Amino acid sequence: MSVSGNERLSKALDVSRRTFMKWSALLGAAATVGCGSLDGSDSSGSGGSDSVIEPKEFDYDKAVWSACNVNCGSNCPLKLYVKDGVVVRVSTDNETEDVYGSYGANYQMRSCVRGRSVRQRIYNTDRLKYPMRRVAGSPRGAGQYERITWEEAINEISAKMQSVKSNYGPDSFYIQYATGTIDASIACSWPPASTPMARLHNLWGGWLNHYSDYSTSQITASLCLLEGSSFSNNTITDAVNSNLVVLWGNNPANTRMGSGRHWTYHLQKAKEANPNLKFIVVDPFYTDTALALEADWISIRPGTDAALVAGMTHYLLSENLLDEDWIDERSVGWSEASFANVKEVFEGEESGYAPAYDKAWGDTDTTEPPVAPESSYKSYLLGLGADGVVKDTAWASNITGIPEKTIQDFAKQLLNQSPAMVIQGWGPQRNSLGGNNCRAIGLITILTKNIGITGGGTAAREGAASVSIRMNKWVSTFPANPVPQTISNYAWPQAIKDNTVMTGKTWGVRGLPTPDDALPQPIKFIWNYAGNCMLNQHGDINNTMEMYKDESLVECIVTIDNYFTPSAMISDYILPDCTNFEQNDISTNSGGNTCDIKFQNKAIEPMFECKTIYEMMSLIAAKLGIEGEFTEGRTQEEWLEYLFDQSIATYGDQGVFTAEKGQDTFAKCHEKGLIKHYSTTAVPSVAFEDFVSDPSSNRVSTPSGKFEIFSKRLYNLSHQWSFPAEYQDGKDKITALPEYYAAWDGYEDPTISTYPFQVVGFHHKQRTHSTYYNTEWNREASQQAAWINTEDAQNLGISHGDIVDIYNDRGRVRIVAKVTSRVMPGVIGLPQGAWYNPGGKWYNSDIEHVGTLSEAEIGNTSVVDHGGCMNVLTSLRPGPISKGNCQHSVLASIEKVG
Ligand SMILES: Nc1nc2c(c(=O)[nH]1)N[C@H]1C(S)=C(S)[C@@H](COP(=O)(O)OP(=O)(O)OC[C@H]3O[C@@H](n4cnc5c(=O)[nH]c(N)nc54)[C@H](O)[C@@H]3O)O[C@H]1N2
Ligand SMILES: Nc1nc2c(c(=O)[nH]1)N[C@H]1C(S)=C(S)[C@@H](COP(=O)(O)OP(=O)(O)OC[C@H]3O[C@@H](n4cnc5c(=O)[nH]c(N)nc54)[C@H](O)[C@@H]3O)O[C@H]1N2
Ligand code: SF4
Ligand SMILES: [Mo]
Repeated sequence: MSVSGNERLSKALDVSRRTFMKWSALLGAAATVGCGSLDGSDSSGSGGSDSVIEPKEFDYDKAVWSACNVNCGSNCPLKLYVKDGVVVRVSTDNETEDVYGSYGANYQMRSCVRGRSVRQRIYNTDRLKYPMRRVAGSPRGAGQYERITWEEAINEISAKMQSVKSNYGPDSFYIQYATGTIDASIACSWPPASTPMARLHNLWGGWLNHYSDYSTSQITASLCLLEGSSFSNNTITDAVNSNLVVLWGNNPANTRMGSGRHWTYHLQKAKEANPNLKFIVVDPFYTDTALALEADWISIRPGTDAALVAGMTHYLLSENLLDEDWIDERSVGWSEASFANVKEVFEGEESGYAPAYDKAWGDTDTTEPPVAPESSYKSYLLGLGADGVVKDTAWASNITGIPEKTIQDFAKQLLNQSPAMVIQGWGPQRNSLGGNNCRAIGLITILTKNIGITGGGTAAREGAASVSIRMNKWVSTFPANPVPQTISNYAWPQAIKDNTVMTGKTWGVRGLPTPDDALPQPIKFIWNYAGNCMLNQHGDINNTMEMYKDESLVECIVTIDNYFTPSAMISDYILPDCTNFEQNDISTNSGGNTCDIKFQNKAIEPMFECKTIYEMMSLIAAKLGIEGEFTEGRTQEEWLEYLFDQSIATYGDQGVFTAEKGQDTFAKCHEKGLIKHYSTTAVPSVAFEDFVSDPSSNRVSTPSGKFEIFSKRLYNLSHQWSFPAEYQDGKDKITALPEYYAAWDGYEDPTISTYPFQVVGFHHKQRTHSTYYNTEWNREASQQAAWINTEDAQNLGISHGDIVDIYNDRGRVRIVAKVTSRVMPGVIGLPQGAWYNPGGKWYNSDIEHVGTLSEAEIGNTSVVDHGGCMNVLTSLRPGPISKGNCQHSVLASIEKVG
């Protein structure tokens, strides 16, 4: 290294912040509207045309293609300009053709402002520089670390692995959910089975896997029960053929900001081509998406979507507007007569996931009582079912907070403005009633006959693309994991504390001989590679901190990251990783009729003592005596070339890897870096078109082969399962119909009399979860703040810019208030992903780690978080079916403190 790491770091950051602010203001409406700046304005925060500045001339030695590999779903190409071994500028796909065409062919795959600020991540002053070990005798969670050598780190970690394996077996090793570096082939932190640690453990006896993810737990387990798939929808570009697009708990202007997955851009293009296209946003917030698309806003109380759908449907039924024969032909559970078609057990291949039980156990144990009369959805609406309540618009309005007239108009619009495309985000399902809410949103699109048609859709999330490039990833070479059982992604703290209560029937454990068997081993060793779910991103931080203090529970936590994150602060070992820009890799992305493949090129040498994950795991493998099996004698680069050659042999040149294009060898592709591929002839796909147009000759992947409004599987589960002992308070239910009930920490939970606000930790444009939070430019462009409604604020004496505490029994968060009419009354927004900072002691205002906690402060609910971290307030309680996270269900109070 010609220049020291510290010198490179200070040199690299010598850029005027103002320059960036002006420049970021130019980057298009969707990305910058409503910047979270606390200037009191609710409208656009972007600069005017007079802020246009010419880019400064700069000097560089080479420009290389890489990508932004964080988990926002976009995986944008980034071009890094390098001078004297330092990245001096970052740009994106802005030199190729940008045509778009009718369905998005051949347009530029541009990154968002976060990706363009990546130099502040690469050259962050808080980059992990060398391996570290928790200071002996200091409690876990205090955050006291000492530098060690790589040799010490590898020796000690592998010795600990040997002892844990011999004491508890391979199934006591857990690879944490972690999405800091995804889409890549080798430096891949998700899904867990694709990680380098998975390869290591597959070769060494196995490890405990988890199913589903923090993104989609409820929808994964539930929407498939209605539709046979939780993720199929018409391609987003089909919106051009719609009259109405409904973004239901879906804010792509925040959550899909770049490249092929820039949904707001696709929708803006559809609007340009089809000026009649209207948009509705159903959300507690008037989102940036609503702004960018000039949408009508239906503001809904969190967790009440199933009540809205019931009210809408009751109205359409009472007005005689539903085509009941059409519905009964394609579904079971609408009318009493349709129960003749209910099937008990699925036969054949399923495309979706079964609910959270093991398919091998079957759907019935034959002990379930027969289904009672009046169990149909129609009976439910008319009050003929068990609860005896009529679900008219007055009832729905009381629960949802939406005026009756709006409910009626919305229902009619879906019918009269068909084809209408409903696209649900994953906000509604990340809720204690999330499973039923996401099924209900699917249901309304069926009942209004918008499913299975051009310009319509299934109400799942957006269908991405009609073209793709196939390239095998490293995981395709991994041997199988010998450990068969898996737990839900959200259940790991329970598996640390007490595995003996975790059965198929209580915690949805899969892969055991019977559903009454318990998880055999507790979790004793955790790999946390590129993840912050050990603390920041999981629920109930204080409770989790308390658990970590007891070292007899989990014995070893190894965090591999680039920074001193909150999760690093509770680890036993911290290993400094190379960024994606310090190594080679391959990743792909697509949207509409365009896709790309990035041969990610190493731009700079590893900073400080950082190593790649491949090197780290190879060193551990050597200590465990399996280096040869792990590496098969290949370097990281040789694996990439091997996978390239294998893919060509399996899939052919795909019209991409041809000699004519100069793309027929790995070396040539690597040299090119960014390769794009598009189709001018592909048309958007229409999900369930065959079934909907001809239900007698086709089927969907449910047991009955029809849409299952009444799910016999859920009916069976409701009789077979029991909730964990601490959650038997009646606030969880498993219901065969997608019905509304008063779920825990929801609007009708009696706890609301103590904690009167529903707090939603939506996903913020400032960062991707917790990644990019430590970039100053982005923090300034979009400040972390608590969104509170203007009237609520007035009633509580809170002014814009005041410091407030938001608190409940689980903890207390201190943050600045953003007073705005863009959130409905009774709801507070506290965007998830800000770094937990107990007592303000761990980090300074530049998010550099500075201090430690005393033992008494660790996990203490009276220690105030100064970071604005939503998960101080969230619950560990899992969803009733998915056993996954419900982190948008939170009740809390707010008060002004300064
Ligand atoms: N910039 C950025 N982009 C990201 C991420 C990020 O952190 N930052 N995270 C990425 C990841 S991993 C994921 S999983 C996705 C997440 O994507 P989503 O889960 O869709 O994102 P959320 O912001 O949680 O929720 C979307 C919208 O739902 C609304 N909502 C919440 N509860 C309810 C409800 O009960 N009913 C209704 N109708 N609406 C509700 C929220 O207010 C929000 O506007 O985003 C991805 N993209
Ligand atoms: N309250 C609440 N909590 C939530 C959510 C919510 O909506 N509300 N959303 C949930 C969802 S959908 C998700 S997906 C999770 C996301 O949770 P995580 O998967 O934990 O995602 P991040 O918080 O971005 O953490 C990624 C970590 O990877 C590190 N990293 C980035 N690049 C690299 C790299 O190249 N190498 C290494 N070694 N490390 C790297 C980052 O520094 C960061 O510490 O959060 C969940 N938590
Ligand atoms: S954060 Fe997401 S949208 Fe932004 S550059 Fe990275 S991958 Fe693209
Ligand atoms: Mo996610």
